[in-house]
Amino acid sequence: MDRTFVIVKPDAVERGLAGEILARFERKGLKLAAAELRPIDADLAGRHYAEHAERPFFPELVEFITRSPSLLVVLEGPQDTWKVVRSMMGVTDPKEAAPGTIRGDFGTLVAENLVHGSDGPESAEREIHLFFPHL
Ligand code: 3AN
Repeated sequence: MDRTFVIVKPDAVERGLAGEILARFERKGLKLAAAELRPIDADLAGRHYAEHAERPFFPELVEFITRSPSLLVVLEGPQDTWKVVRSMMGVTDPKEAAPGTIRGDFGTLVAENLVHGSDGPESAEREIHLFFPHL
């Protein structure tokens, strides 16, 4: 078994899409290993998005991800589960994301792109421990 980390971001929770998004992952065959609805504070957001600290959109990104609760999720599945999740999410900009993907079906704005998914096995383990230190 392999596991990865997903954030159902504030925009998705505010719009009532959290259940739909979780259901897609479950229908695909991935299993919920942890899930918690919780606000992300600025300190945790800064550590999670450390690689983007110098980007012009960083302040906007932190403001967005901290503005209301996110659904933090650990999903289990086969080897390279992170890839399964990333392909179901679609590319970063929802305007470019293919229909049938989460971003392609539900979004239009890159700054409000509904979901985060770890981009590799190392970031999956790092992010799981950052958000769920006991796991
Ligand atoms: P992904 O989430 O697809 O891995 P990254 O890692 O390039 O994409 O970007 C991380 C997050 O930063 C995105 N999910 C998005 O919320 C935000 N972001 C990326 N590019 C922009 C941008 N041009 N303007 C505003 N926010 C952005």
